[in-house]
Amino acid sequence: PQGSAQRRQHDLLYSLMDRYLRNDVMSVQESIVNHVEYTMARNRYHFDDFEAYNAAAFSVRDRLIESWNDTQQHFRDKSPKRVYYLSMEFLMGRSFLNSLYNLDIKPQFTEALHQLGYDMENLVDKERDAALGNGGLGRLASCFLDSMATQDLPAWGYGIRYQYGMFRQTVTDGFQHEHPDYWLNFGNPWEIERPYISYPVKFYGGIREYEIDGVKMYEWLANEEISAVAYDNPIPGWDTPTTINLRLWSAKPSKEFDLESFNTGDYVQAILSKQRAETISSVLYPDDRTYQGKELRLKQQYFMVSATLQDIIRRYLVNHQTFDQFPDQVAIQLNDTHPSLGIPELMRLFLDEHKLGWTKAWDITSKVFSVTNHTVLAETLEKWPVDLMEKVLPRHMMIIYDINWRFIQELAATIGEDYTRIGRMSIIEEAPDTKYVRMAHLALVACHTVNGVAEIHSELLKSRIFADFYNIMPEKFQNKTNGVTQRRWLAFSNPELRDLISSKLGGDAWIRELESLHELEKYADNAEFQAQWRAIKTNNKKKLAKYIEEKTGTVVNPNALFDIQVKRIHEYKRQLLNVFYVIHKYKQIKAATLEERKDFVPRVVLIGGKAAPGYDMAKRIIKLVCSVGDVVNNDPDVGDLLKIVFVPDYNVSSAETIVPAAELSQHISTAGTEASGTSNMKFAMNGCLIIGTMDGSNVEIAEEIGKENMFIFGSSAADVPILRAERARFKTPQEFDAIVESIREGAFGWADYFAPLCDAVHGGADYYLLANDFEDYCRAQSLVDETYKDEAKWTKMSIKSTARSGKFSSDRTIREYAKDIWGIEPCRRVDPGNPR
Ligand code: IMP
Ligand code: B1N
Repeated sequence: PQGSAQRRQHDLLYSLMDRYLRNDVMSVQESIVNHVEYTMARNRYHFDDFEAYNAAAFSVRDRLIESWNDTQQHFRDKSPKRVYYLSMEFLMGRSFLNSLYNLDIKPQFTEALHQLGYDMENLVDKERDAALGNGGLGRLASCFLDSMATQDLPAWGYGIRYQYGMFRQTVTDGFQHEHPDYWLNFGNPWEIERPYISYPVKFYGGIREYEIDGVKMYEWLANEEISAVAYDNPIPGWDTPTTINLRLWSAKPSKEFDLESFNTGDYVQAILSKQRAETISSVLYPDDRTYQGKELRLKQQYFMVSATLQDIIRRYLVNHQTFDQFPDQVAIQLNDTHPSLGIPELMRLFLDEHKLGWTKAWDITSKVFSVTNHTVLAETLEKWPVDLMEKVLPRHMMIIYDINWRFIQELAATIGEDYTRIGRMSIIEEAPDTKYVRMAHLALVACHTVNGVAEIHSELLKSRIFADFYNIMPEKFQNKTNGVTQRRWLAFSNPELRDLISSKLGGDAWIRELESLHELEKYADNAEFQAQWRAIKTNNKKKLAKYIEEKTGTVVNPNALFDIQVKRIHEYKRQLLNVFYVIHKYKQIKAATLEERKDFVPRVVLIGGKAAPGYDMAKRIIKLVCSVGDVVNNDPDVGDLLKIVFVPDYNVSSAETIVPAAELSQHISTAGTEASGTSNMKFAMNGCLIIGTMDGSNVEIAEEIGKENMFIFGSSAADVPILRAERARFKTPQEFDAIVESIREGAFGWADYFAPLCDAVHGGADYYLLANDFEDYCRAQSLVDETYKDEAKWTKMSIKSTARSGKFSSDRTIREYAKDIWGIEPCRRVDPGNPR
């Protein structure tokens, strides 16, 4: 029994520990002003917008940390099975507004700042995007974190804290320029540095063989060592006390100083060579399809998985003595094959460090990993030269050979000695000059599950690129159709639409259960509701028009149809087809009489996206968009009837302005080339109609929304291989030829520069079948105009798009992963301070 003094002491301490930061306006103001003075050491009476943003961000961070600490403690207490989402990319965008909304403290912060003399809208724009990703794959990882947190899943994200994220794009005279994105320049309040959480990561060197009780053992004697230091990024869920963690690794010189070089006298040189370690996490590779086999990229991949697996094993061993429970405690999802070196690394840690035998190590490893594939083209699958792998990761190369040897034995036992088939399936590709490690095959052999990202894609994996594997291990194949978070992409970026929806659905529960948007359908024909719906779109269009003018100087008419194609520039995504239609339309306007011109539906065509710095054709496409704009936008015959604008530096935060304002969006890849696509889902949620091909997730969007509420055109994925084989004999449409000719002849200047674009789609080339789909595309586009003239009809289709987009919430996707692949369940904490 405790003495009463002791008990008082205990009660006092406990009540201190149990006290949360308060969120009334006064407390928030106090906290902001304190951060101005004590965190940033600025004058508490005079600070500018950026400083106000920063102080407010620090104040939000304090609140995130409370929730994050409690969540992590709760997970430690309950010790549920956890999922680890490993990705080389997380395209997070901004965090300020998202955190304010998710912590449900936006009104207080807005008011606190307002009373101090600052406008929330201005401050929001002071935040730099965290752009640690290329596009869809990286943004998907970020949407997944949001959905995992919101659904209280015991989940962690792991990745790299690149110092330079995706480059900033400027366009001068139509040419793309890349600028380094030094996003950490002014500090990052959304991360917590953990200098004491660090792990050694090694490279190069050789292998020592030795024996214990007659059993052969191996030890990797590496000759380069660096440290991976943890930076934690709290990820709050919506309407829940759960805040999960995204742990990003940064490379630092290792603590193990190489005494030799220090003692030989070249002290300065020794320090400098240590500093080189930091280059590993310095820059994100800005290509989203081509593998250049660069040594640094291989080192980045290994750096990330090595630090991550050491962290996972440390956490596991806190309350386990053996590895027997490992598969019941750990699920690891590989976001494409980029982190697939995790497989031989886990094997190495089990075999060499923890002395498990091969059978046991393999048994555990193969129960832990699952992989997502994001590509359709076999040529884009990752493969690393064996020579390079042997040099950088000699022990891993040995283990990969061992995995392959055992796999091939088993294969031969099942299918017999069919060496062509075995050769096709082998993890090692025996090319004439070099050998390669096929990372996808390694993943297929070791993972318990592989999934595609849309139904059509998952079917193509089974029938085309992984058909051999599907034959032998069909049970491993699954589909998990992508999704996006409706928090960021609808509720927060389109607040007026959110309020309208909430007013009809009796509250905001739909922000957690997106399928309930279905209830909106009963208002699709309601004239009053339609008018409200249109007014919101018009407001959003005005904001976008202002944004376009600021960024490009081009003035666009907010009453025109806003037609948008924003995504990475790729030949397969066919931005060129879009431009061809603009040229076609331009010619029509020019040929029309003044009277006939009154019949045209005014359009603003917006194109945006980055070209990989080495992707020559993509850069030429950007130039063509700009050159067509120079002609069309300045032609007095055209006026407001048609504008084509290239918006520079498309990224997550500009998407948050663009998506809510779109009326038509283009997703027009050649069928069978886009694994999924996810921006189509964001546009549909925001009541934007889609013009698109039956490719990727468009197919499922059409199933949900109905083809009659979209503008579908083009060849099917089944026909594409046939059409492609016959394209040399295809009679290209006359109008298509005329457009290509006009570009060749310099109607938009730069004839020589555009010649390769023309060659690529003409004269029997045309790999992406622009000519084949051109006429049907024009038909669909005319239907767009006809429909747009009927305001009520268009609005009805728009409302239906939103109402039927519930399936495309990443909450649904994550629920499926959790149930069908990871075997994990929600682990929600009851928040004593705020029992929501
Ligand atoms: P974990 O899941 O056990 O790593 O717990 C999450 C939190 O515990 C971390 O983010 C840290 O605050 C703390 N933590 C994690 N790893 C370490 C460590 O290696 N040393 C000390 N604290 C740690
Ligand atoms: O992943 C997205 C899909 O919606 C897109 O259709 C798909 O193109 C995209 C190498 C990639 N596939 N492959 C990549 C990214 C970075 C890199 O270094 C490949 N990105 C996709 C989400 O499923």
